[in-house]
Amino acid sequence: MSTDNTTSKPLAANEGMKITSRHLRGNIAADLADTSTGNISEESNQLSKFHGLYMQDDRDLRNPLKKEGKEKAFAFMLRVRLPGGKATAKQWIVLDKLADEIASPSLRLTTRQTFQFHGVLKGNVKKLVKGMHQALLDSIAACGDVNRNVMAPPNPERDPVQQEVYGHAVAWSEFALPKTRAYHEIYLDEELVAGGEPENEPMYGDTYLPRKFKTGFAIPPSNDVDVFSQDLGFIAIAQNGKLLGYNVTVGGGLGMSHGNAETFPRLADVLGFIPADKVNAIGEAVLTTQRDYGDRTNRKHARLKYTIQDRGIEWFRGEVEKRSGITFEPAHPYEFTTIEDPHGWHECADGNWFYGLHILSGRIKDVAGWPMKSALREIAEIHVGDFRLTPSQNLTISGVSAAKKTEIDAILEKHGLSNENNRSSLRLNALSCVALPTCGLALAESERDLPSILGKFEAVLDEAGLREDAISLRITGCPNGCARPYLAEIGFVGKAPGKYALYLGAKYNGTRLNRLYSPSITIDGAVTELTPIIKRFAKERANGEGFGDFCDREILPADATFHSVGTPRPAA
Ligand code: SRM
Ligand code: SF4
Repeated sequence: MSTDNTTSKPLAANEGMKITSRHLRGNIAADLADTSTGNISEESNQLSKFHGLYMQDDRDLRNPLKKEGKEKAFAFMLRVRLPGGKATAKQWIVLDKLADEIASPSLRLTTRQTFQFHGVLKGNVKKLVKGMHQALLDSIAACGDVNRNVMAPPNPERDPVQQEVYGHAVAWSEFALPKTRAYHEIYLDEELVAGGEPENEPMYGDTYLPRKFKTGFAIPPSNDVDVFSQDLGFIAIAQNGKLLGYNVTVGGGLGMSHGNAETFPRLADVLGFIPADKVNAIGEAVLTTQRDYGDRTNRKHARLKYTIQDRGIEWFRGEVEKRSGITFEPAHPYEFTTIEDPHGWHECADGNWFYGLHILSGRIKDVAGWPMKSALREIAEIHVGDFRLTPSQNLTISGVSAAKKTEIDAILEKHGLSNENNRSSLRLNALSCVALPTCGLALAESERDLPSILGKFEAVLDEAGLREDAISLRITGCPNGCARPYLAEIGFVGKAPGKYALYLGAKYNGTRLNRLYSPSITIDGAVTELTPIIKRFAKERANGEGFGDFCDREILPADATFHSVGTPRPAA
């Protein structure tokens, strides 16, 4: 058994898989070709993640199929790599068609600004990847122990600074891609590298990173990407319309396990300021430091946040400066005021427009009375600009001329979708993860129950006169944190069917985590519990005070320490 050099502890099983995988090839091709089962081996499943593919099964069908003595309903989820969430109208049409023809027909916009396909049968995987490839899209590194889809504010055409930041996000995404040709060989039938020059992963090395790694770019005053939840963050600092550089953040991450105090959500630390042309150099130094010092013996302790928590931010800064040859300047002042997506029509510096469209949980499908998928396909057919996916699972239709604006309005109107943005502020800001039936880790419902949960809270907010007040509510089916629930003013985290841990008191702008209010509560129990608190908030809040701040001040125990940006995390 291999062990970690410094601790002599055995390495996690995934480390062995990575090293023997011949740069992420393993047995995936043979497993995909095996028609005797819809499944693939556990090792191929772990390796496929690096290519953006997860083996799942429909959990609603588990029991009936078991009773019939049949195999589980296996199917892949595929996640597209889409830095900054940008897809052209032509790409939209291709993705829409692929979803109809060879996946579950819905498209899912994720909390990291990309698309997910669900329900892709094994025999259709190569067809899907090839179809995407023809539209210049891929799913490389969308999952796995590598730098994942890079997040950036979704409206770069708004002004030159946004444009430049988007460019840096794309450049860092490309720079940090694994170099292996495994994806092209397995799914696109590219000629095998074997026998030629041995491949090299100059930045990652043969075992890639100890765990997933996430990067986000934010432009104050908006913290739409929740920059403090990212392993690596870049906060743009601009003056008089010019980008000066970035404050760099490191060590954010949200995943935890119920009842395991060794795991916890953590907000990133600010390392300091760098000029704008140093993004890739600093990114590489951060990534390789984590590559070399991250814990490869325990995957629950392998994220960058634990490396920094254990070794200290001063040590980390020193290591990054040494590796990059760049000295951080003191961080520049910045202020985040919001996390909200801009909804409706907005005019840009270039005279074009963009339209922010609310899509609950990012689920794009056609249902009776709500043909969102068809409407967006029609828009894509006449649209000459882009689509941008937002960090809050919403959509932006961007680069729209005045003439096309009228056409788009007409399409939405025709399908009865012109009022999608006229919802309560609670609904417009709510996030939920996918959870059941596709997520193998879900302990409770999330996306499927969100509409009814929102309905219950909207009734309370209406009664308290708070319909227009932006309160963030996020729900996940387990403590992994995929909808970033620990940064919500009201956070529900699935524990068991119908039961959630309830967290309150995060700061609305994403700079303070919430705290546990109830370890296990039903949704109806939470509505009952929160109704008097919401009513008190309506009457007693200080001028401009958010619900999270009110709960933090009035409701949560005064002696409990909390973690916000700039304060050290208390010991577990
Ligand atoms: Fe996530 C695992 C869905 C954003 C933390 N996440 C999963 C898997 C793949 C389940 C699995 O491993 O079998 C989920 C697939 C569900 C499905 O059926 O589609 C899943 N995560 C999602 C998405 C689709 C949620 C959504 O509804 O939008 C998001 C896809 C993002 C993307 O496009 O790349 C998604 N996941 C996040 C985020 C939020 C973020 O990155 O901004 C987090 C918290 C931030 C963080 O990473 O700390 C997150 N997902 C996790 C974790 C816990 C990681 C940890 O450090 O503990 C897991 C489980 C794991 O890695 O072991 C996980
Ligand atoms: Fe699945 Fe848990 Fe992520 Fe929800 S938070 S998608 S239940 S892993």
